[in-house]
Amino acid sequence: METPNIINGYPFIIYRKETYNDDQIKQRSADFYGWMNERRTVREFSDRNIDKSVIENILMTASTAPSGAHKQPWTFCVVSDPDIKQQIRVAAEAEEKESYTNRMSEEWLEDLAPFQTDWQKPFLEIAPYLIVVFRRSYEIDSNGKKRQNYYVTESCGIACGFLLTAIHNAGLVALTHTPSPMNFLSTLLHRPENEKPYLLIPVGYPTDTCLVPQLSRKKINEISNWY
Ligand code: IYR
Repeated sequence: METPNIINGYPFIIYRKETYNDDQIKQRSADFYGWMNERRTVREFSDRNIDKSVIENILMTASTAPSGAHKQPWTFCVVSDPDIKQQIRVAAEAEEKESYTNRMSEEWLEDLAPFQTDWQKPFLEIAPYLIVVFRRSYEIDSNGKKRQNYYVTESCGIACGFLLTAIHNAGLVALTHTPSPMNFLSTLLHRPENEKPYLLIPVGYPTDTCLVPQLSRKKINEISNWY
């Protein structure tokens, strides 16, 4: 490791970032947008397995996300055990059945119609991995004292964005699944009090016959205002 500069007692290192010329910047930004624009949320997973090291790399990429005071306030629980996947499916479907039948408004159901979703979640057993993201509201230090985390929702949201990008980069697909409420995940995965479920992300390969809704994305003038 390089010798740091010490500022007020804290170590800093020089940051050298690879730079590109104007043409390269244009090309790279356009290429990356084009490639990201190919990412789709998928609900039809194949049961084809993925090497554990791939999931580890994806999680380490997610964990490079910026976070409040660099607390990295996330825990990724990786589930491949068929029994636990089945328990998660059963619990999620029970909540989803109640939601689709009694909790979701007419407007909500109408907005979801183009996606043809329902309470049944077979992908929770079929996808080789379920990544359950937990947000860590606080930490317990070595003296048993509570230590605050900051901007936990924002930090976890950014980490999940990085996670989805890493999954796409690996040629895999994911579903950002939010069974609601999802407290059952804390129980099933025996999570401590300082962790709350944030997102459930099945990861895998799409089936050969996988369909996704035909969507268009908002245009630049619909998503931005320039001053
Ligand atoms: N959580 C439910 C419902 C659902 C809600 C939204 I907003 C979606 O974009 C998709 C689904 C489910 O997973 O089916």
